[in-house]
Amino acid sequence: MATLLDRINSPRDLKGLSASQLERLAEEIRSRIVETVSVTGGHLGPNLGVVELTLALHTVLDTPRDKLIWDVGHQAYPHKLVTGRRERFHTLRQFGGISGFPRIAESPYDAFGTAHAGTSISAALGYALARDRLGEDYAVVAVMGDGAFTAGMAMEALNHAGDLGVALVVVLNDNEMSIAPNVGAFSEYLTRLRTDRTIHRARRDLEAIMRRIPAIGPSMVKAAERLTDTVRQLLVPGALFEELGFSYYGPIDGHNISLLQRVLREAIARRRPVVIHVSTEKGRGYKPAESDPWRLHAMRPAAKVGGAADKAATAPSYSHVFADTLIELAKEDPRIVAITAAMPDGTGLDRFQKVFPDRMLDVGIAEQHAVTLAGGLSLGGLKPVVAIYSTFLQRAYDQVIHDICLQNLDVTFGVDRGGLVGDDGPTHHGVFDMAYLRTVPNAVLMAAKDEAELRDMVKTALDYPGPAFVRYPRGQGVGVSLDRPPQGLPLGKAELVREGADIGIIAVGPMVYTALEAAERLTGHGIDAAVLNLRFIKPIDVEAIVELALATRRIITIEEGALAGGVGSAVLEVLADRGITDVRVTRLGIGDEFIEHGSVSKLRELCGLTASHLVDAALTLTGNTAQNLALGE
Ligand SMILES: Cc1ncc(C[n+]2csc(CCOP(=O)(O)OP(=O)(O)O)c2C)c(N)n1
Repeated sequence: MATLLDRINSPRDLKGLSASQLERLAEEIRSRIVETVSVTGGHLGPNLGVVELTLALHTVLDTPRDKLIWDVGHQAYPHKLVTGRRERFHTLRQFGGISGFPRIAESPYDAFGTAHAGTSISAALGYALARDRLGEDYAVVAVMGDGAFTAGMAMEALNHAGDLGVALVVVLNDNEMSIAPNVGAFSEYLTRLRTDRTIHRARRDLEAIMRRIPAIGPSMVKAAERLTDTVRQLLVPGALFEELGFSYYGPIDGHNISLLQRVLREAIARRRPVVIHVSTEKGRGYKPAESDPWRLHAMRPAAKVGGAADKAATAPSYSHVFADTLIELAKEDPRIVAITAAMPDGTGLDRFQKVFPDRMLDVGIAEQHAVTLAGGLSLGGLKPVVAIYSTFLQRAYDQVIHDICLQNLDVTFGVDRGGLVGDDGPTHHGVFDMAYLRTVPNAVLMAAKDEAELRDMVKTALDYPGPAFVRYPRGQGVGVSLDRPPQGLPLGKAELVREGADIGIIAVGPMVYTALEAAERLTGHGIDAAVLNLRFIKPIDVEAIVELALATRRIITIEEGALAGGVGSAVLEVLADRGITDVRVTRLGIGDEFIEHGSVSKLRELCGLTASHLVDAALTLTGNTAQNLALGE
């Protein structure tokens, strides 16, 4: 049977639908999302929660002329389904398919590319100011979750927008959840707005009175505005927003399409900054996601769940090894405290929280604050450990430099998901960290080749009395034994994992195993390759690099990170600084481009980060390509 959804090729097709048809369409969209995400993986709960909101927005707005900006953008699947991407929806997050986030390059309906939280109001304000300056006329709407609202950027943008008074609508999508339950005083404020019966009753009564006496209504509102703060709280819910220069509407039922349409129309007509506070249910309409919105915030691709990889993967994830090691060490040292920026489960720190509930701080989506907070904790006598994904640590680069490293503070960083992360794509790959951390004085930077080495590095970082960063990849470890207690590693010393006289491969992180595999294959070509596990990107082991270079005269570096300023660059610097000019160096890594979404193995292939690529590079470097390639490795 043809569905309504099959007839929606652009938001224009929504305009003629009746209220009941829109409701039916909402259910069809939900089914399509559940069906697709169960196969492709991706965000589930956030999308199921905004179906009605999306339909209301696209029926009221004239997109793409009007600008609609989704914060984080992990909830933009319904938007994608009604903006011409229905037929490609099954390619979601697949290599070559549509992205899991809005992207300008993907559709004119995606007004701004997003994925890192908290950017939407700033981008929307930019659009609104440009519109006014250029004398154009379109509406601008940012949709931001209550979790994303905890990001400092959101406050910076509200502060600016409220002051300027431009026409701009912010829809605050309040489902009481970040990925985990939302945290912080602001979240509690929203809860009070949603639930305080006194406020609602007082407002209803006041509105009723005012409606009955329209002639003096406006002057009563004026008078109300002059009342003291306490009374004002009663009469004007959302006073916080009002004080910042926004008109506040809400909280309203975010699943009631006609109500949403009405309020949106009115808000846009106000031609000033407006916050519409909508209350939605994360995971709405899909029982498992409704009852466990935390776990079903996102799903893994079906092919991976219970598949061969899962069965073989008895190895724990790097995040879990990190957290478990921290727990072990924290039992011995009561000064250790852990910090997450809204990612307790992603970083594994939920495990730490279970054991040490009062030694764990979830600061919300506030990476900058997390880092500087750690600085204060350290000076106050504790040993803070901040676990942040590599891509989100980018947010806190200034805090890393200015607050931590400049003052040489004793803070340990778990830099999770270093390297290619796969389906989330270019916004999430952790490929810049080695380049951006390598330049910072006082920083010690390590990358773990496997989960056992990660344990040793966590211990090394905690023992080190200054800023120490431990980088590790997303996903499962390689399955090595974790039986022995973690032990400190000699600072700045690399590990020669394979001897060889013909060529030296310098590898970092999990690329060490790729290098070992390549070295094994190279023996079939009569090439004896040494493999050096760099371990420390900073301080770098100058002696080990020089020794290997002089012994082999041919070096290949391999890193799952940006080549510009990365580990290969560091090796070249070492050689140049030592005046060594007669060593040939090939660098494998990520070039001057953003890497798309797709499986990690596919992307490694694409970036030339496989054992086969290493073998090819080695054959080229040793000058026996054609013949050896024909032998087939
Ligand atoms: C800067 C940054 N830190 C962390 C994340 C990871 N993250 C993705 S979605 C999310 C929760 C967002 O919550 P909310 O905005 O309320 O949206 P919901 O999922 O509840 O709809 C987090 C923490 C991110 N995207 N960006």
